[in-house]
Amino acid sequence: MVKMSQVKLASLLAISLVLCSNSNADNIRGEEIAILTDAPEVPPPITRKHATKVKVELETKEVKLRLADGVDYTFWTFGGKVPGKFIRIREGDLVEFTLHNHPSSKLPHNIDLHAVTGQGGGAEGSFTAPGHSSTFSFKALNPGLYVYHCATAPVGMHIANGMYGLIMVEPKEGLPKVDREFYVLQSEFYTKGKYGAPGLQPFSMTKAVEENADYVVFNGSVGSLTGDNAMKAKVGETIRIFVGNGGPNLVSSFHVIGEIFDKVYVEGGSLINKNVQTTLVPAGGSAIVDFKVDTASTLVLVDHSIFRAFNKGALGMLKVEGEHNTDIYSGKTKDGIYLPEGGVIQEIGQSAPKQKKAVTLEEKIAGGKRIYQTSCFACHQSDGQGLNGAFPPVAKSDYLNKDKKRAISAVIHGLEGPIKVNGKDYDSIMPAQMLSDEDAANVLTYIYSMWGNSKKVVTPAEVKAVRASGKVK
Ligand code: HEC
Ligand SMILES: [Cu+2]
Repeated sequence: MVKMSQVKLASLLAISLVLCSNSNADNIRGEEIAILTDAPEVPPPITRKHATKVKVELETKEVKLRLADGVDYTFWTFGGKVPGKFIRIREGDLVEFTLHNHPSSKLPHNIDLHAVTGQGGGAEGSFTAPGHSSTFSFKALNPGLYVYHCATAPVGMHIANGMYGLIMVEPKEGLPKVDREFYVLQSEFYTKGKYGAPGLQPFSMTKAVEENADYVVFNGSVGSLTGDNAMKAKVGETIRIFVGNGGPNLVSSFHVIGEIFDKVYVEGGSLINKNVQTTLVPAGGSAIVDFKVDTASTLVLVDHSIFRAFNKGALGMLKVEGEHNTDIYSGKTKDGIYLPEGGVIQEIGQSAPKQKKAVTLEEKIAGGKRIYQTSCFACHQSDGQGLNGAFPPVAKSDYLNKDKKRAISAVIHGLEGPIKVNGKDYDSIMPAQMLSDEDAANVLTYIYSMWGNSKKVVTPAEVKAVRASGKVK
């Protein structure tokens, strides 16, 4: 009997020795503290070739922050901001996770990481009362980009108030290198007042249950990625966006206007799709999109459920600076009046053929009206009244009436970023209008003459001067 079991023990030892040496890469070696970042920053790629013990410390905190201009919200956060901190680890790592709940919190919180295999994704092991800390650990078995969120009852309310973020478990071999990486997470907010209603807005449980979102945003607020907050890149660079959707309810049709995803890691997993226009990001799901930027432009990130982009805030920008590669995109080369009966298309910079030159102010205004009806009316509307939240009014517009040069610049160079018109905020894009100096002068003279505006007259020489001087804001 004794002999038998000794033999068994010896052979078991031998087997386990072999196993150990074979799976060396899976052995936990060393220890490190995870680098955590706020959106749109991403921690650096992992260059380690072995698994390690990673310590992650995250703090839940309830904070009042901006949701939109003039609108505040009491967010419940992982790390003080929405979305929560980005966590980056490697497949095979052993993660020691500590959740601190700030003493000022009114509620207990916990964390369910979709990267965790185990009870509640860590929810049970991390349930933490205000002013307490909890620690649990997990082994990162599967590579991929995962959402994490609070799962304390009522779960929907904790998520709706901003408790979500992303954790990237890099595959053992790592991800292909790119020039720039960004963190963008979509989510929606349900407020007592409707979109734009000012002041501190409380959460509306009724609207959340009805899935009737007032705000659909990237990175926690309207305008978090537009104007001065836009992400930046240079022509020729490769870009990666780690896209998440915190929900709590809506599915995102994630799209970048003016770009095609060269690669999509579908649903944040290992399957790679190529040449994709719009990728679906489920609530509580993700996608990784890679693309190269080939020409200078402002790329616009949207949820292609498009009213969310233009009316609820789901709009971001990536400014690509550098050369305009006209082989790839020419810009508008021709523009003219369309005359079905044998009309001619006019080149930019030329005046319309057959039309005799406008001399009197009345003729100039009449010419300007024709241009308004073809080039401006679609956005600024027939009576110049604009469209609430999307296109500012040019009727009785203080922005227009105050500064002629600025108005000329908007027309010929385009306008983007936050502006205030008659006390209301707009943060959108007006594309540059391809008009000759004379046509630009006439259309502005027309709108100045209409709808209670200041009756200023704009001359082609003034347009020419602004064309030469560049953007005026
Ligand atoms: C595709 C939609 C679109 C078209 C077409 C367009 N605009 Fe605009 N325009 C906008 C947007 C959007 C803004 C605000 C941009 C921002 O938020 O920074 C704007 C702003 C302006 C402003 C300054 C703000 C104000 O309301 O006074 C003027 C003036 C203006 N546009 C005039 C024109 C004229 C004239 C034309 C036609 C020649 C024109 N726009 C065509 C969308 C458009
Ligand atoms: Cu919570």
